[in-house]
Amino acid sequence: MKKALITGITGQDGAYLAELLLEKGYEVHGIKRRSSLFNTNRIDHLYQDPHEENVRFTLHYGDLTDSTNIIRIVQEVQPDEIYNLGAMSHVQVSFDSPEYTANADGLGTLRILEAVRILGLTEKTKIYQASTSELYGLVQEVPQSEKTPFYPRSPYAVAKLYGYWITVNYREAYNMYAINGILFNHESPLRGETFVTRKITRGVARIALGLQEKIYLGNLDAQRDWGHAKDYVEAMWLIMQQEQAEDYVVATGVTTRIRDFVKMSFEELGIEVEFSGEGTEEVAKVVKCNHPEYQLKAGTEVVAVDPRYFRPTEVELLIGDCSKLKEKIGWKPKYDLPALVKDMVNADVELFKKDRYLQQGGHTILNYNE
Ligand code: NDP
Ligand code: GDR
Repeated sequence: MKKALITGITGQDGAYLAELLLEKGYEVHGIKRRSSLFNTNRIDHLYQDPHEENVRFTLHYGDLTDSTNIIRIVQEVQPDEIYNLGAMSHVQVSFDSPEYTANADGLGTLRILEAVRILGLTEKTKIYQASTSELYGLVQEVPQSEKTPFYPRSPYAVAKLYGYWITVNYREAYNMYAINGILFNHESPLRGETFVTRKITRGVARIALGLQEKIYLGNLDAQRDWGHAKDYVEAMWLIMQQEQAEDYVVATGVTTRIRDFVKMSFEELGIEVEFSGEGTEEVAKVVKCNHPEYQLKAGTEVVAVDPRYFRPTEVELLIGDCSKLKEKIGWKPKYDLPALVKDMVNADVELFKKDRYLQQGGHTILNYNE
């Protein structure tokens, strides 16, 4: 039985990857951070009681900023594969906490590589590094492939640039199977609530259900190549099963503006919206509501721009070329953008029906508008 160790197992990708590896028969170990509240919502369905026999899912307390703890866990688990998904992954927050981001996302990667090297596991343990399309940053060329030069535009991307190159360096210096998956944006119903797609699908569901009036967004012109996280964790696993350790781009090759993602999300619930105005004055209003259950009047303003969500430096256009992955490994995504939007919006409607029920019962529902 193969053993995998996943950092960031409590995050979106960690949860889908853990599920996939368990299905494939792996023994899965994950590193979770201590927090004052339970932080395992995304993986609670995978929990196995450690007191029982044949347990294949184990969580270890740890943190990527703590070398000795990383070394101890790697020593204990002796993994065949490590997926380093742990990171402070929010681009805008990285401008507020640049030093911490460098430590967790940049040096954290080094700590994983060093643990494997120090423990003499370089021939046994393969390492996957969660690299990102944010490395491309300021547009040098489109579509972006493994050969496109990097120009990072945030403390997050600069930290990930270190992670990328230290992975390449350890592969070359110590002949390790250490690779970068350069993944473009991928989303799902498990996506963190403050990333733009989830913020939109949550907002749309809550507006339709009468729990929220408006969504406040930043740059509506940015373009992203969005895929589904379920397809992308499959790509991670495939990249780790190859003879040759190489870096791969994972993307859909289709790019969409934030504004259009908003329209598609409302349309999923039969609500037609139209944008008007410019810059910080831009808004979206309801044109027509075709769904009998949702009572939204024409002319209602449902999206406004709040400059607090503008970033000091922005990544305007991402569109990935993953022909290497398709040709060498044969990866094919199951979800396109409409299927992703459908999955996310409908999951959020189901989720917030519970809040509506509570509200109807007289409970106060927090309008957390971040
Ligand atoms: P999430 O933000 O959903 O999850 C991040 C995970 O990292 C969480 O489990 C978090 O723990 C954990 N974490 C954060 N800081 C530390 C730390 N110091 N030590 C240990 N663990 C830590 O991210 P995603 O699942 O979306 O992304 C997974 C990885 O892929 C990240 O590295 C991200 O940067 C990268 N990536 C993501 C893309 C995307 O579109 N989703 C695209 C390209 C790359 P906790 O739950 O306690 O906060
Ligand atoms: P990104 O994702 O920065 O690409 O990083 P995010 O969803 O945060 O932003 C995408 C684009 O939307 C614009 N935007 C807003 N973004 C947020 N979060 N909130 C808003 O209100 C808003 N309004 C407009 C942003 O300016 C940006 O242009 C994600 C993360 O998962 C990274 O960890 C990962 O590496 C990259 O994707 C690939």
